[in-house]
Amino acid sequence: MLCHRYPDGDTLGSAYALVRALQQLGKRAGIACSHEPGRMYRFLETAIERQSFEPRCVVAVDVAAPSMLGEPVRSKWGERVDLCLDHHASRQEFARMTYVEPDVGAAAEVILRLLPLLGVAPDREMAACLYTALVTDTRGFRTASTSPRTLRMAAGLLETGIDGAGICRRVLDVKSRGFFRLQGHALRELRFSCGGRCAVLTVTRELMERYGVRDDETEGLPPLARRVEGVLAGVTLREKENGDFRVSVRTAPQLDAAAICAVFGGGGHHAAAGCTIHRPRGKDPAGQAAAMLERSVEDALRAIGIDTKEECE
Ligand SMILES: [Mn+2]
Repeated sequence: MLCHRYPDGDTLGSAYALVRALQQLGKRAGIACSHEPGRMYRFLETAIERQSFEPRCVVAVDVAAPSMLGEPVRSKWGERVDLCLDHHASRQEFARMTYVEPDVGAAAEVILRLLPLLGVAPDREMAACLYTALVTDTRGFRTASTSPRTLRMAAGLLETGIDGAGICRRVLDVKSRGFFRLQGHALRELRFSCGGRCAVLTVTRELMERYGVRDDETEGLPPLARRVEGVLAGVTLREKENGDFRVSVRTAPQLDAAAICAVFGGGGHHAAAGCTIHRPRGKDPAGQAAAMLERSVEDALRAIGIDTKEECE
């Protein structure tokens, strides 16, 4: 089971649940991911047994394009994916077979539809994995992708007796002290443009080192900028070790985040998408990357007839 790079709760929870289901059916199964799961997701590992084997079938979960596998997983498995289980609307076909439910709350919803077909009813461990996936991808059932079915599925998972509140605290709320300091710093320097409709939050390597924050801890940042009153596009820039910037875009319903990211070769969902800005040049690489995104957001706003010169209400 292949997870995407910088694994989040959805790709991990979905993959762990499916591996557990397969192991219960007497199959050998395991997980491959280019990055170590964040500390808050380590508890998922107890759901499965570590087995060593040469896989005959390769499945990617919550992966919209081979590049999302990251290295080394893309080089090793990217060209021999048999099945892709996903929920990204904007995606690149790369597997022999693909099953996608576009823009449903989480890839876990696809897994939850698949389990009965395998003859497996989710036990508590599987339910904890899938609940983690649902609450992380829907930010606690708050996204537009949260449907009545998402909530019904969540209800079914809670009925197995899992600690829903505990999972939410662990995967959504708790962060290190350093993270809160870093967030405070980044928020103070939040950059506004397009008449207040675009906000860019930047986290440089220097900032992460100063506050002792690891990459996996910054997963909760992308929704922040979009929460500011009047903001239609919230952009988060996170500098990688090699000087590239990981870009996350969150948009209001009238703007397509995937289209804004497609300009830079990325993609994702209508309301949430990502891309990479490769080592921007100049004295201020972060400022350069921010300006590039601001231009793309400005174009998107103009395309829907918004005058970006005028301050928003
Ligand atoms: Mn997902």
